[in-house]
Amino acid sequence: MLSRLLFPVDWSLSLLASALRLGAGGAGSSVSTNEMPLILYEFESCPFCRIAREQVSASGVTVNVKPCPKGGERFRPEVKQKGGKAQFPYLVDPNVPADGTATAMYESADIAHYLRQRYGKASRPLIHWAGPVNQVLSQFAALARYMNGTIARPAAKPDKPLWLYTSERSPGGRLVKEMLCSKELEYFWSAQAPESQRTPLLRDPNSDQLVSGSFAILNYLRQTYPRSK
Ligand SMILES: N[C@@H](CCC(=O)N[C@@H](CS)C(=O)NCC(=O)O)C(=O)O
Repeated sequence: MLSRLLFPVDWSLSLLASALRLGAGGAGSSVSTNEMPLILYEFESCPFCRIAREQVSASGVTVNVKPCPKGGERFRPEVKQKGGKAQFPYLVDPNVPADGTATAMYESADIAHYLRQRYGKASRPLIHWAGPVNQVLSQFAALARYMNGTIARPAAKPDKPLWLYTSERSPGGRLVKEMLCSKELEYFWSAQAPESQRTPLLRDPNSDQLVSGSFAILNYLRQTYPRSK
């Protein structure tokens, strides 16, 4: 009941976050990432991760998101092991280019640049031209969301990653990503839904459920993946 009353407030604050980003992270038309999806280690409130996610969304690239909120034990150790330090965002592209070296990188600006160069077609979100102002506004967007998606609140772990279809700029999609992040639930993320279905859309291959609309998805996640600690 309380969550139903608070939802419009929450959604409006998420709209404010999108406005602070000048609508960056709209859904670009899908591009092929060869055989394997890219892997993005990030957490929702991190201003640098937001910049990377905006470019992912605008580029139309599907990524496997491995949420790494503070205190998280599920994916944080992987980043340290692969890259040598716990810094976010961290992108891994398992599609090995012609020179034979797999690509992995820290630094939001490098990730955004790499996505534009390697996967083409993508436009650079307007706010990304604004240098330090870009980062400050990204931090303000996190504050508008009272830093949701910062701290791990581990949940029951599904066998298979979920699928989420939503753009980075979607206010409702942001609420869902915040919850997936704090629950450390891994998911494949695409800005474009199949067959132009309504977004945000969650597909859970573990229960064979398709849930659409942010309010319904949040309830589904609360019930299906309750807190484990
Ligand atoms: N210059 C880096 C800064 C990245 C950064 O400072 N990320 C913070 C989170 S906002 C971080 O990884 N902090 C360590 C931690 O969360 O454990 C970039 O643009 O990606």
